[in-house]
Amino acid sequence: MKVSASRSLAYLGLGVLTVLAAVALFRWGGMHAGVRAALDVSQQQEEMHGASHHRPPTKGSEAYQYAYPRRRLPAEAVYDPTPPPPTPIDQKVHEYELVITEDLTHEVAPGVEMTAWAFNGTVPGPVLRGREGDLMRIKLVNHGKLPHTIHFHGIHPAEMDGVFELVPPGGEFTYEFVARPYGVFPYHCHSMPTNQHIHNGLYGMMIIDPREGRPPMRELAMVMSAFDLDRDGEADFYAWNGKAFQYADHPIELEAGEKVRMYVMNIFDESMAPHIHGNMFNLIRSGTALKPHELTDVVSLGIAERAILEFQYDHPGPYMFQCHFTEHMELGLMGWFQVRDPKINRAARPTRGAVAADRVGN
Ligand SMILES: [Cu+2]
Repeated sequence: MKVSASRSLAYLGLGVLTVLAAVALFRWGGMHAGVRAALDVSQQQEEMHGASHHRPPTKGSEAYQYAYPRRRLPAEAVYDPTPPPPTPIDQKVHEYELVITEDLTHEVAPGVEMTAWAFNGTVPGPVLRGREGDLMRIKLVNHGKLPHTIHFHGIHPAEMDGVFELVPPGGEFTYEFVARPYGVFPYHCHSMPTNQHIHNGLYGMMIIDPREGRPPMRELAMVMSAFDLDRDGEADFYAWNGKAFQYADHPIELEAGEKVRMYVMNIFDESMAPHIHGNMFNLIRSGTALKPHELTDVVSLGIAERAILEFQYDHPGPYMFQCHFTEHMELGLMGWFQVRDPKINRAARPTRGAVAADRVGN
């Protein structure tokens, strides 16, 4: 009996050691060469850009510890986080044209390019906006070599669901539906294999405003996604609005006291946990209510889930906004709000088309 017990213990120990070794090997193997190169915090990086340019945009922290890609994304390549404004209340029809291409060179992280499939040449596609009860008319033009569709979330007839009517290469299809309910919705291609069509870049956000609208605020539209460049089933980069670290390189400028409404959506196959630093937000789940469900500073969004976060900063300074899953954050799903003191920065407010002013280190 005694012998048998100690033998069992020995086997158990051996088993644990084997598992630990396997985990170590797996982690080592999981660090892809391309990604490792892109994220290589080398002497070369310091020489190329100096030590300062990825630090927060104030004198607050001179020793912020993040490892960033070696090349900086140019300002003109940054996805503008400002959605189109609410549509006029008497505009009864909202028309859009979305052109699909399959040959977009997309800089998914500074210095790392991929060939993306895109709606109107950006990943994510443009933010579509309408108003509850109005007609949405969205024309899909397929300039690719494969059949595609658009599947919208929300309530609509089966024939407008983007599942049956594959649009062939060179073809067109116009989706029409009455926008309801109000809220935040994903749209994405639903051709098979859908995983490939979505993760190559065919997705975007649709905002349907309540009939009477929401109180005017500074607005941001933020899509959370990820990119598996080597197709090994494991994401290599995570991003706000399609490009890892873009709002770290180019912070989003806010003013202290300014009310902000951030539309957030997760389109990737993993949970995401959008989190803002130094603050709390009013959470409206799915955007389908007028009053907040909760005051919090983090929310979990499963695949295709979305929310409205409303907040304002009381104190000027740099504040990180990130996915709270640390791996996602470290692989690109983070950025900075640069909160200005309105008394000394009246002219600094960014407009649509001009994202955020540059900052330290140039
Ligand atoms: Cu497609």
